[in-house]
Amino acid sequence: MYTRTAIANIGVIGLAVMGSNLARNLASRDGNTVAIHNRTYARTQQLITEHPEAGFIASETIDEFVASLATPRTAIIMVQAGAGTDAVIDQLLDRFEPGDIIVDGGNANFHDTIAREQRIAPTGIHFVGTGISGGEEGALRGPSIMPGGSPESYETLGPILASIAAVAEGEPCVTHVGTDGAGHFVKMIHNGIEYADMQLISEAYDLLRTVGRLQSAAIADVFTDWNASPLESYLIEITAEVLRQVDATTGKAFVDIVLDQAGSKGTGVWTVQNALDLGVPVGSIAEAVFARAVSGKSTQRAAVQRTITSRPDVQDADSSFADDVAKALYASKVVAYAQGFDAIVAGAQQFGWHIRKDQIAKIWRGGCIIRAQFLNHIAQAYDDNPDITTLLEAPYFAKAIADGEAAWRRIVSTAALSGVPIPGFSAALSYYDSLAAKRLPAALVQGQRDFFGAHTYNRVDTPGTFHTRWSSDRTEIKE
Ligand code: NBP
Repeated sequence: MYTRTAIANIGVIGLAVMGSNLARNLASRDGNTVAIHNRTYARTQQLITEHPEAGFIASETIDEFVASLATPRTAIIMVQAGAGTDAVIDQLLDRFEPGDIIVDGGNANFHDTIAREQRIAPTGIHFVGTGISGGEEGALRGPSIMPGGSPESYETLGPILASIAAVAEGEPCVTHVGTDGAGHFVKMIHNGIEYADMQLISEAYDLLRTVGRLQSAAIADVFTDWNASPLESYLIEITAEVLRQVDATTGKAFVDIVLDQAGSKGTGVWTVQNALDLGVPVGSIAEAVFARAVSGKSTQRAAVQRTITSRPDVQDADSSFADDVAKALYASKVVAYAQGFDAIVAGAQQFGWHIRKDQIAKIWRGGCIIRAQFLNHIAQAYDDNPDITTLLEAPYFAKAIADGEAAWRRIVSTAALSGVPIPGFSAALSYYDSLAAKRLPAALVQGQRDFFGAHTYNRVDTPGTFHTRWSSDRTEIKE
């Protein structure tokens, strides 16, 4: 038996980059006493040596760690997602009691979170899958936090998380997203939107570089200007910084010495896979994921380039070109966010979560990678009317699209004529046009499906389901 005084109101297990920063953040806030533990004790020792000011209660063993937690015991797991998380959960399940709270703050797949919650619920111990966004810096200074789990566990956990979350316009960037896997689901969608936002910004850069014929430093200035416009966001801000960076070795712009192949860790793929399962068109996010995949197809890129004898002439840019790009970027961004929120709505419906869309927009205003003033307009749109079927019908966004539409079309056509790949801009515009079109060619697809597979169709003029006898007399029958 361990005779430690149980005084810590919160514990952190897993003290690599994320866990150590989160533990320091927790310890820096009034009212928190933080217990820490890591599988390899050397990491724990290093943290207490480097940060004596934190007053950590350090434990070499899991038993000591659990003994140092006040009830209800609350522990945040920040270890490698997957097997590592399960190993730690099992250790805690052996030692925790009903009412105690296990928080998984790693990047878990929300399906795993749902399964874990179902497995753990009969024990009476709460399991709270929690999305934490903002990377290392966010973990230390204030992330955006997306907890799932039971409302009961949030009564204990909420104030602790609120104490370390980023603050946007006076409000902590944390809310109880919904039960079981809701937090990790919303974190996944956040990352999908992040992919789309980054891709759209990169396409804007490519247009300014290729058609606008601007050098990186000049493009950085354009982005800095944009950061004082409705495009203001953390991603626009850091884009200017990356573009202004000069490579010390060659003296060239940093962006020009980086290999043009983008990596990924998988949450974008998860977003698209789940959106496909949910039947939600998230083309802007999917194109962003595919764009990274295409960039890595170096063999295919080289093969196609060998077949090419000439490329299209790059169109001339007039003085309003950068403004046009800004408008196209904004309109495309609205579409990407609309699609992301559509996925949240569909996920909530499928998995039985009550998710407040306005609250999600609000907790993304600070701490996370997509943080931006722009999210205030999304929060407002859902606050004004939670039942809008798409953000694109909210008056603010409908006007923004109308104002930028002509420029958006000019940019997409200029890019096509110039041979500049803009999968994000053009997918967003096509999505918008699909919603806007009075009549879609889906009617013809229905005809084809009925022809080869007797899949039937509905008529515009008569209720019911119909089939045409294509292989015989081609008369129509009502099913
Ligand atoms: P890592 O994902 O690199 O994991 C390292 C930690 O996991 C170490 O503490 C390690 O202990 C522990 N661990 C492993 Br590996 N297997 C274990 C096991 N079987 N039992 C106990 N502990 C085990 O750490 P990280 O980069 O700090 O990330 C932590 C979590 O946060 C991950 O889920 C990650 O996906 C997520 N993350 C989020 C963001 C974000 O922006 N939200 C950014 C980065 C990471 P050891 O020291 O003994 O090896």
